[in-house]
Amino acid sequence: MLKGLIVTLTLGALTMVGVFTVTAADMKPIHTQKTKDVTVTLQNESGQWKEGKNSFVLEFTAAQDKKPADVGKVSLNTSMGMPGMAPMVSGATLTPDGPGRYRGTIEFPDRGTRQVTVTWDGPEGKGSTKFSVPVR
Ligand SMILES: [Cu+2]
Repeated sequence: MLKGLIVTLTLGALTMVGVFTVTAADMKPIHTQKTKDVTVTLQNESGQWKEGKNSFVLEFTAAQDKKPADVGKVSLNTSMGMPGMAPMVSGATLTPDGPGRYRGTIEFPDRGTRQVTVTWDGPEGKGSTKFSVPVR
């Protein structure tokens, strides 16, 4: 009984360490976009978007001093043109997660290159940028 409890606690502690390691270090860039005022970095654990549900982190740093930029309200939308069809669009759900940092989820019904539009509007500026990202 006691032995079982100790094993459970140890596993719990290991799981927590795992979670912290992933959030802090194991992010790979999917795309980095430099604009006049800010650099936008889209990243996740694999460095790729895939078909289905994806989670990611979007970071904004000031172009001048590379410090986190307070860009306020942010949106990320994607579109894929398909022959003979209306463009397939999907938008991300974004949650603020510290200065200049947002956690996001997005779902893609198929593979193919997405045109991504990121917009921001906050104390450190207002703007938007477009780039493409493959969904593999
Ligand atoms: Cu499509």
